[in-house]
Amino acid sequence: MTSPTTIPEEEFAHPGSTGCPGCGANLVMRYMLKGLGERTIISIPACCWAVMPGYWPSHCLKVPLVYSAFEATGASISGIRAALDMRGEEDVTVVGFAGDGGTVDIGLQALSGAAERRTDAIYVMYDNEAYMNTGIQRSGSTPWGAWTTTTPVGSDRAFKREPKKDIMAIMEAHGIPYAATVSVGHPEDFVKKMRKARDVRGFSFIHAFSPCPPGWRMDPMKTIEVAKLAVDTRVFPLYEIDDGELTITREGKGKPVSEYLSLQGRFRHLSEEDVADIQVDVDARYAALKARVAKKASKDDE
Ligand SMILES: Cc1ncc(C[n+]2csc(CCOP(=O)(O)OP(=O)(O)O)c2C)c(N)n1
Ligand code: SF4
Ligand SMILES: [Mg+2]
Repeated sequence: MTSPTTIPEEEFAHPGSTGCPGCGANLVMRYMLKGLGERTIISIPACCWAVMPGYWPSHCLKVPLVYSAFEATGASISGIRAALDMRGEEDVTVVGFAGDGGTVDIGLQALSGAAERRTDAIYVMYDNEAYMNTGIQRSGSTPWGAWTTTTPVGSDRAFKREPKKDIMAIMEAHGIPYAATVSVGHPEDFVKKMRKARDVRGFSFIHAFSPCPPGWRMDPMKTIEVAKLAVDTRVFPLYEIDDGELTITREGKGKPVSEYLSLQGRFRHLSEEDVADIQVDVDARYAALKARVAKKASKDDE
């Protein structure tokens, strides 16, 4: 009988993490490991996931992990890869697993080095769009308009005024063989892309959308709904760049961004004009992705 789903039943991240109810990052780890399997070593810097596994022997992960300094995940995975290769253990997948702050800000230099060296490893950034573990401070990945504790509403610098850093564009500029966005709202797409990243020789980057109920001021029951809305409103498009070729793996339905924003207290203060500005930005970014796909298709037809 054919299985109704392509997602493996075996679990490598067990219940019992110390994550908050409804934590998207919990599911990022779970789906990532379902895609990669047991022959995996993870390097984790300071972030929520540095505390979520718990303490050995009662920790919730079935794979070994190494804790690295906040800024050093890229260097750490290059070192682990080199050590495994020396031992002839080339079948082990090495993963750097870091938050957005530890990736787009403080870990960017080491990440860039690992990508440039073409380290045979995968770097997964779970993006909850702020420094959550230390109390919801803004990061370079916090979107325009969001409240955080360092972009408070009602002050001179009311809410975040700078756009979200485009980490996918930064990583693509390194010429790496594979980069993809994934979401906990679409596990089949997620697991498929993890397998692809595992089978690529060289460096892969995965940008994982990861709702955070306390940080986003949202109902923990709505994690999946919010994640799906991020795709349906095109706020977080699902795509991959495989050897330079971009494919949208799930078309956004084009729902209004207000449906996504209104479920989260971090956007509650935004005016109608602010929401309209966000819509314009989201539409422009999606149109740019579509234009790139169309350009490639017309080139192929020539
Ligand atoms: C060099 C250094 N600076 C600051 C910290 C404090 N710190 C620990 S976790 C963290 C937040 C990490 O944010 P992010 O990478 O987005 O992961 P999240 O907490 O959101 O899961 C910070 C600032 C640290 N451990 N080391
Ligand atoms: S603060 Fe957010 S990312 Fe961290 S454990 Fe809680 S829900 Fe997960
Ligand atoms: Mg974060």
